[in-house]
Amino acid sequence: MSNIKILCAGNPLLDISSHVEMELLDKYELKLGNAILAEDKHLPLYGEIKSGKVEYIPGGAAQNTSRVCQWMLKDKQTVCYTGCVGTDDNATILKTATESNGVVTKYQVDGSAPTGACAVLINNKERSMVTNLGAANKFNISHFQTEEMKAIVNSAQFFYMVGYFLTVSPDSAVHLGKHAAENDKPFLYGLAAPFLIDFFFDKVSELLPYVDIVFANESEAATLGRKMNWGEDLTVIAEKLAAWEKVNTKRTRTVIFTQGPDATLVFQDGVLSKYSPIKVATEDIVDLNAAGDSFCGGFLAAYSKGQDIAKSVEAGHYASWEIIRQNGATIPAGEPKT
Ligand code: 26A
Repeated sequence: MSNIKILCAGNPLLDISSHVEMELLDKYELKLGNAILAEDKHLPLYGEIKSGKVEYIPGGAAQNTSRVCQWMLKDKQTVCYTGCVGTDDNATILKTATESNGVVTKYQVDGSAPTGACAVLINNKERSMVTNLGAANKFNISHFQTEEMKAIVNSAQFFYMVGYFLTVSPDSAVHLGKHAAENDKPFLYGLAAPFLIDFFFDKVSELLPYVDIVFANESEAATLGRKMNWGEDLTVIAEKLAAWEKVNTKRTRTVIFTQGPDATLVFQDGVLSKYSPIKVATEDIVDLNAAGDSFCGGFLAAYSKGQDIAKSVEAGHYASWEIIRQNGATIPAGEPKT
């Protein structure tokens, strides 16, 4: 028997966070607001930033969401996070941090590669991320064939994943999507970085039919609109995405587009609603890294308690309001104020 209610899967990464000048981003042809996979030409970047002041912060988009979600929930050890780590110290750092928030970690472990790392390059509160997946890339579906993981999948009532995982183990993603659809359990999914939509669209479009609630920020939504020939208007893109192919016809698809400080758009059952985030004074913003992940964490926590979409969006706004006033995806000390 397992007490797990929410299962999140993704790439466990240690964020190497550094404040940098635009020249460094230009040198490596990196764009603010973007996230990419490291190519050979980016590898010297890691050494270059480590020679300056860096901070090591547990990251990985879905892991951030799982920690925020569990922080928002009174019942601890009900959120499980899985992904693949190595056997190094960084794996221990991730496990300790994630479990300190009450999350149950069930990592697959592969000692043949180092635990994944993400260079988070911050310039004026915006960031560019370059990920070296390392062991995260070794995740494979055999993990879900263990008795322990089968029990967790069966007991979970909600599933959460981010597009990033589709470059690693798309068959695991579809496996969970099928389980969710067959058992009428909600499957929540963050579209994530434009490169996935541009270059891994076959994987994205294979998973989307299983998705009940889609999250994206405005640039991810616009990338999808271009890819699908749905135009530029976010409202139209949301409407078309909501109506797109779906396996579990017992649930309609809800589409949620965040837009930084501007209103969050929600398209549900033919109706578009707008919800304003909590205002944050510029001087109170530490960095915007993980703003979207924490929105999803807050949303998932409220939604898993049976709250409606409006209340869940409100919880998402609260969570991102907390996290952008922290460094990276650092979980605030103390209980959430909701
Ligand atoms: C495969 N890629 C590129 C990634 C990521 C990622 N998480 C999973 N896979 N690239 C960046 N991140 C995480 O995004 C968080 C902020 O939203 C970073 O680790 C960071 O914590």
